[in-house]
Amino acid sequence: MKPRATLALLALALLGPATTTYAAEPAPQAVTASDAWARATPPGMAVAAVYLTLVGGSQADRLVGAATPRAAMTQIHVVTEAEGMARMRPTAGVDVPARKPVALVPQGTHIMLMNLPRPLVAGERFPLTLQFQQAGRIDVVVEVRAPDTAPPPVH
Ligand SMILES: [Cu+2]
Repeated sequence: MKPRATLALLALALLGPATTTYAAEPAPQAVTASDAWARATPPGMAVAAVYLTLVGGSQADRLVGAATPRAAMTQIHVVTEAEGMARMRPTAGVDVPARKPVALVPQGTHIMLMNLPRPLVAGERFPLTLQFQQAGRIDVVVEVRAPDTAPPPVH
């Protein structure tokens, strides 16, 4: 439990249920990022995609980049369909509306890791720093999962 929540509960316990003076203007909340994961990569494959869930804070924000020591280069990619083919292309950013979730999922928007010096191994965890227009840098840990039956990303 977060210290602030604990304090709030303590305050409620001390003041009792009759109090109405507790409610205060909530502090501005930044965007959050969670559940970051990537598929393990086969040997020789130098790209991987990271998926995660963003939830907007009290104001709209925009994911504008990412960096990790695990890859030489990253891009934010969107998937578009043309002539029946799904294709990825770089995008400048991903809008995160206030208090709304934005899921980066397979076959959708993702963070592309490029020039991997070595494959991602299932069970591995590595840090990823997300760059937001308003919130600045937010660090997440990416969990590498076993590859499933879905095809690898096509470039
Ligand atoms: Cu991609």
